[in-house]
Amino acid sequence: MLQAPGWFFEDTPSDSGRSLAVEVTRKLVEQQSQFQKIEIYDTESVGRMLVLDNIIQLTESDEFAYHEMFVHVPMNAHPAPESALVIGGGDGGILRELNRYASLRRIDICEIDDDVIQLSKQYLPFTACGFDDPRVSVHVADGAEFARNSPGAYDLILVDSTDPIGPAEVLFQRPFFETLSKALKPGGVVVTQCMAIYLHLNMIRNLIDAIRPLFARMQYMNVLVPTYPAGVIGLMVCSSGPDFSKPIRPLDPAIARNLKYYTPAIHSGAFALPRFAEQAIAAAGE
Ligand code: SPD
Repeated sequence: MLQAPGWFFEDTPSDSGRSLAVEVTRKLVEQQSQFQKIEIYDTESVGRMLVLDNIIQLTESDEFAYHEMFVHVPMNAHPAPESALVIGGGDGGILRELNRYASLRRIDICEIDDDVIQLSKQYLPFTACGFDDPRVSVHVADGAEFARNSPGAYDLILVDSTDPIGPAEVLFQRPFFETLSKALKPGGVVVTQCMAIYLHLNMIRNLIDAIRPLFARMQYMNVLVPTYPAGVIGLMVCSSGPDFSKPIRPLDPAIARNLKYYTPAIHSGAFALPRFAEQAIAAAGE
C-alpha cells in the first residue's frame, strides 16, 4: 500500500493499478469493529471523510450526489412509494434523503455494523441526521436475513453497500437479489451501488448476467462523485414494474430547494451511458 506522511491513499478495488489520495489534517477515529476497520478524517480539500477497510465511503464535499440520486430517482419514478428498506447505509445519508418525502410511511434501515451508525452520529452530523424520524426503524442485523423475513413488504429497497470485497461480496450475488426480489411489493424497485464503468465493467456485466432472470428491467445510471475511483459511481436499478429512467411527476419545490445534485433533467440524463458501457451492458444477460 502506498504511504506518504499526511496523506490517505485508498486501496482502490479490482487491481486498477491506481489509487486515490487525499491530504488529511487530522485522524479523528481509527477503530476495528466486529466487521471492518473504520476511519474518520478531517481534510482541507474534501471536508470530513469516512473510510471503511481503506476505501473512501463518503466525503462531506460530494456525498450529496450519491445520496440524492440513490433516493430521488426511485422516489420520482415509482407511482406511489410508501415503504422503503435501506440495507447498509449506516452513515445515514440515504435516510436523510428519504425523510424528505411525506408519502413514505415506513422506513426501515438494516445495517450490520452498529459502530458505523454510532460513529456517524458522533462525527458525521451532516449525514446522520435522520435516525430520529418517527417513521424510521433501525435494525442492526444482516441485511439478507432481514429481507428474507420481510416478503412483499417494500416499494423501494436501497442497497448502500461497500465494494464487493470480503463480507460485502454476497451483496453482489444472485441469492441476495432473489431474496430482495421477494421482499418487494408488486411494482417495487431495488437500487444498488454498482461500481464504476471505467474500472469494473466486467463485474457489472457479470452481475447483470446473474440477476437478469429476476427482474424485467435492469437500468444502470452514472453519478459524478470525484472522491470515488474514476470520479464516477454507478447505481443499478432493478425492477419488474415501470421504467425508472424518467421522473413521472414534477419534483416537489419544497424538496427541490434543499437539493444540490438531483434535477429532473439529471434523472433522465444519468441513464444515458457512453457507447462502450451501453454496448457492454446491453450485451450482458442476452
Ligand atoms: N468505492 C466506494 C463505494 C462506496 C459505496 N458506499 C458508500 C456509502 C455512503 N453512504
